[in-house]
Amino acid sequence: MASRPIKFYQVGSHAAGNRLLDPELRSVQADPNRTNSITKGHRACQGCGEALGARYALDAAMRATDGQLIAANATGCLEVFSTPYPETSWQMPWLHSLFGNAPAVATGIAAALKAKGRSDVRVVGQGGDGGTVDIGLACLSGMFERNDDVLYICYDNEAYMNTGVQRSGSTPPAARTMTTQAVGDEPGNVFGQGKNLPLIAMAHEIPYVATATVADLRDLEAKVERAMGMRGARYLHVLVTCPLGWSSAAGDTIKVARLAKETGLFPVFEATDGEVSAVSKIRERRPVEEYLQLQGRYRHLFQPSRREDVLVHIQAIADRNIARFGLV
Ligand SMILES: Cc1ncc(C[n+]2csc(CCOP(=O)(O)OP(=O)(O)O)c2C)c(N)n1
Ligand code: SF4
Ligand SMILES: [Mg+2]
Repeated sequence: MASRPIKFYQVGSHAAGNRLLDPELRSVQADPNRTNSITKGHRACQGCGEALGARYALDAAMRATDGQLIAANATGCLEVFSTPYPETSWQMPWLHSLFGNAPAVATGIAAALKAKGRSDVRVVGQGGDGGTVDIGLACLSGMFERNDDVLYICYDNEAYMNTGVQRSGSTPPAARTMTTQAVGDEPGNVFGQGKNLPLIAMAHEIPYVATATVADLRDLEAKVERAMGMRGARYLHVLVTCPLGWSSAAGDTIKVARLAKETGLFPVFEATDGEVSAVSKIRERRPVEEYLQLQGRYRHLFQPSRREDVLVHIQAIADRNIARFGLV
């Protein structure tokens, strides 16, 4: 195969993704066909899954709408790291809403566009798990109920990361956060609480609900494109690794997300009009322990002694997901 030595320029941010090479030799970052909706220079942590997920989701949505897209964004890491005043990483129309009203703001944009007869311009609402499953849930449920023409994307890093890792309704059992410390007989987050928002969204019988992880970016892109090909309320729930809040290595972001799926802890599926219509099968089933061990937020399950009882409990959750969604 013909090859050409690539020089990795270190001369400044415009060289990112080998922009100075011929277009066919550039890496995906500098592909001239990408909009780079969230461009370089933002302040996310190294290995941030939320930055990765949002970049691929928004670029796919821009592609699917021929660039005719407006985004509303709840307060949270994605907003904070991308728009430290007076800078912005957004190369598309983008609005910062309050923490709890991104779905309502997205609805308002869609209503304004409808009043103006602009059916060509589409709307995406987005927020973290705290903004979506907790404080924004009423606005989101209303958006679903009215079947507003919005794709809402939740970037789920399983806690309120932007304010220093507090528990949310999406924090999994036994996980350590600043508000669910690894102390006492039942360390970490309690079992049996929390909200499964993809299932709550499905209960509204909206046209499209899907889940995805940053381990499979092509799958994420395909789901965004599918969603943008539809009208009405659509919901996409993306599991995004957070090295800071999960105490995982920055270089393990993809591996951790992949294990969330391969263990069965995070089912990847699509649902149409309230019914599951497709699932991404587990390719190589893994025990939950492999996923948990990569993350410091579960360290108390292995040190100073193994908490077999808790591990069995978490494995049972994965097994139930596998049976429920037919993942193997
Ligand atoms: C009404 C209100 N309460 C609290 C806050 C403080 N606050 C800002 S972002 C945030 C956490 C965001 O968590 P999440 O939505 O999960 O997004 P992440 O930062 O994890 O991506 C909180 C509590 C706020 N901005 N507004
Ligand atoms: S705290 Fe987590 S979500 Fe926020 S920027 Fe860092 S890695 Fe990303
Ligand atoms: Mg969060």
